[in-house]
Amino acid sequence: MKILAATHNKGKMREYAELLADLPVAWVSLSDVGIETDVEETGDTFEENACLKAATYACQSGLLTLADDSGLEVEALYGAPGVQSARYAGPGASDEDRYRLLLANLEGVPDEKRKARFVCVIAIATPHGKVFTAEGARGGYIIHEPRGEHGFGYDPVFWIPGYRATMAELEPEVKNRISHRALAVKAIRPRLERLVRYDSALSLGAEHRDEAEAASNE
Ligand code: ITT
Repeated sequence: MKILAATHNKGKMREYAELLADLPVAWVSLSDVGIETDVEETGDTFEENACLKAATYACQSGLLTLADDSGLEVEALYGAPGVQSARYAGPGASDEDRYRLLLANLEGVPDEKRKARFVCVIAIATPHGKVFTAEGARGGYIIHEPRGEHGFGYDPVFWIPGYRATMAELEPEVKNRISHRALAVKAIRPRLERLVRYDSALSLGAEHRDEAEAASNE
């Protein structure tokens, strides 16, 4: 069975390949199925945008599709950059441009007021229009200077007190146990496993349709 991991973000793609490596499926990327276009993220919430991406790419590819909308919410900035995390520093900006802008916007804000959380909403869409979602979040603080080489995005400025490290200082196996994305995967995994069972039952032939329906609706 093929599942489309629908993201243009290489960091996310790498993490999903690791987080879901044990599932008996072939993961394909947007470029594998010849999709070069971006879905316009017009929603006001992570959930709306995740559903928009998953449903559009499932319809375009005809494959079961996983997408996420994720980002960083900073308390002192009233939740910004939030759903704008990827577009925070405008078009063409790099990860470093975005976290540098964040640090500039937090200049003078004392340590105890630099609370933040990473949020990830995963949406899984079937080509027939069903969409399932799950959310994960990880709290922390924004430090003053970047630290660490792992991960991507805002990881170098996101401090996790329990680990006394930034997300970018954690080894990938550790990030993949505790991150917002890891928690969202954990929450959606039972549904994903049922959808895989549904597809396997269907591929055995029409006489297995009842078994397949039962698996998908469990
Ligand atoms: P797709 O829409 O193609 O998946 P994107 O990068 O545009 O790629 P989003 O719209 O979900 O994805 O934006 C998420 C942004 O939030 C991303 O570009 C990062 O800057 C940040 N982000 C999300 N998850 C992160 C993580 O685990 N570590 C650091 N930054 C993260």
